[in-house]
Amino acid sequence: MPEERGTYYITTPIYYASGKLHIGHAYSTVAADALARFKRMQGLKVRFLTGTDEHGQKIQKRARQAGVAPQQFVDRIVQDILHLWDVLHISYDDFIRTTEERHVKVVQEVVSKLWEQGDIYKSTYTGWYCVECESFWLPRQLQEGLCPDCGRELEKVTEESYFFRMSRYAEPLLQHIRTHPEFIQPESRRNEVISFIEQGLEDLCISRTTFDWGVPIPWDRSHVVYVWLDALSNYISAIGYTRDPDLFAAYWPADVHLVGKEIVRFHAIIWPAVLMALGLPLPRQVFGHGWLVLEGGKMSKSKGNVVDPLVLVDRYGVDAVRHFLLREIPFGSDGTYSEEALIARTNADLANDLGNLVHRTLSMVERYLEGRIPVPGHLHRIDQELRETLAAAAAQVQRCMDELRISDALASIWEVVRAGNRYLDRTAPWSLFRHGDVERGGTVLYNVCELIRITAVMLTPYLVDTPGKIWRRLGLEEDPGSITWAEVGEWGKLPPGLRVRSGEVLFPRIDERRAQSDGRPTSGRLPGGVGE
Ligand code: ME8
Repeated sequence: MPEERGTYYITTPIYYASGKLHIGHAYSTVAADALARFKRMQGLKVRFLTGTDEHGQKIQKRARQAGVAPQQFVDRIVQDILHLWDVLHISYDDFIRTTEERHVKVVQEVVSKLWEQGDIYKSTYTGWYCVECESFWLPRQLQEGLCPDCGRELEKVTEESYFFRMSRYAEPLLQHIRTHPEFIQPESRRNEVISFIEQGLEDLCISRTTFDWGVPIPWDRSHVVYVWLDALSNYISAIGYTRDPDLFAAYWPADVHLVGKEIVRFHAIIWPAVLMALGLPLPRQVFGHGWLVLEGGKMSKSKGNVVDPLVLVDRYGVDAVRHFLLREIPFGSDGTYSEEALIARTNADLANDLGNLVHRTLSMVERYLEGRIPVPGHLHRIDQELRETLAAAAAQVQRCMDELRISDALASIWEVVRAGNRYLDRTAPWSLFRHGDVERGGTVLYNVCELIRITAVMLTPYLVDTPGKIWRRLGLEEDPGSITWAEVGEWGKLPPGLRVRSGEVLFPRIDERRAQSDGRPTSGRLPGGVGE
């Protein structure tokens, strides 16, 4: 497995280049980013892949509506997506576009290999197609004649098509799922997939002829490859399948494909069946996270109620948005997004707990110690307890991140922040200084400063601006992101004598009424996107 080789390969879904992305897409990508950053901190050689899914009937249709060629259409949307990932500080190592030659070639090689070995045959497809989900459905799967996934009207399709013999792989796949409990997570998703396969797997239609915006089937160019087979292949085309054996060997099989719950089926059935047919090992895990929903229900472009992450970052800052996304919703469950919840979370965690801890501590260092980090004296029991709380929390963070419980990992870091505030309340250094006990007062402040330094390091996978800001206020010049996870356990590295700067408050409290009065909606039809 890559992780045992010191590498870690993590992917997000490749998003449709069909319109602007919303907060739901940002949610998946920020979560993957936090995991990637955490694994890098642990010393693994991480490859974090994201990208765009640019072919298919839906995109061809949108491009036509916009009156531009499909390539021109997707090129424009990809620029917006890249900008969004910049704004959110997404640390991807590679960005794959399915219209790139390196990808198209691999898709053609994949289908050719399957064709040559008899895993693909030609027949006629008659059934239903959902253009929005780019999914084929059998009559028995429809819900009141509509798409069982998105509830939209379906197209009746009768086409000559190529089929992948997926039914061949049903048994080996079930066997793999049963013997590898970690393969599909969380558990509820795993059970859904098992019962789906148990109902019987049909062969999969893998080519279309009624439009041409796709990868041509090499031996029969009137067909284009089904967009999901095209898209799923990104996970291997991006690491040089058939082109760069060293790169491929270093990162395949992937450690985790992080996806939304609605596309687990594609990743946990179609993709592994194709990989089995190619003779490739299966990814270690497909993790299906929950949805971010609005109080009124599902976010959707057609309802015009999608939330624009760019407006939120502009209004509240990148770390408030990242923190909210990562902390508010247990990863794996659905969660409700509201701007009030974002404000409440920012005020409680960032302004009150963290911001206060940093501000009150550094203000005291300035007031009582001439702004210099003091030399600590010997430790009291209460100081030992503080260190133990920190060590226990760090161990818990690691456990949570190993299980992709990102929100719980942040909760553990906040245990430390709150422990720091409680420690200050109980030791009352202001009173020690007033009574002339400079040595004990200095030790207490040293301990809190050291706690803050380490907390900032622990926060680097999740928050991108704040840890560096905190370090600079402590007088440290390096980048806290360069510190390894092992060093989190090393207490006492904060050098005495540094000059601190309490500065402006880190996170001013947000006044809920003022926040929403600047007139710009955070939700609605996103400008620039093509409406449905
Ligand atoms: O499905 N809450 O692309 P897509 C949480 N191109 N996550 C959400 C979300 C929400 N409300 N809305 C979207 C596709 N997402 C295919 C993928 S992969 C080989 C091809 C996230 O643009 C979530 O990760 O529709 C979901 O799976 C993904 O965006 C769907 O993005």
